Amino acid sequence: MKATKWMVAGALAAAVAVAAVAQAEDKAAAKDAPKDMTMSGEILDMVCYMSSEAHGEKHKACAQSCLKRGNPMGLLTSDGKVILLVEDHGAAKAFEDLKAKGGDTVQVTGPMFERGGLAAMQVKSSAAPK
Ligand SMILES: [Cu+2]
Repeated sequence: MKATKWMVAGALAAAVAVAAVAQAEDKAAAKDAPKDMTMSGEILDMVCYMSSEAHGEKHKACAQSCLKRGNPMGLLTSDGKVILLVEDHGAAKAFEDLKAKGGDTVQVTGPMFERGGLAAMQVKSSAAPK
């Protein structure tokens, strides 16, 4: 009977410890939220760029058509890096508007993320390049 009491106490202590760790992780995640960055580059439709490196002026109409059909969007920076652009649910219009900018050089702003080697920016806003 005494042993059972200790087991219950132990389980409770463990649960409290787990909750404390979870709370600390939540705080760390909020603190580590990436700051917004601004990057310039060409808006890519990832289908044609990844499969055949198509981009630029000649590919503009196709890029815009690909993006309007819902294909993934990317940014080709001047130093040749490719960044996946994803929607910010709170700024869906900013992402939607970029679909008509396939092949154009724009400036995009938002937090950057890297998961499993893939870099992405969540688009908060865009502007004409300076
Ligand atoms: Cu295309």
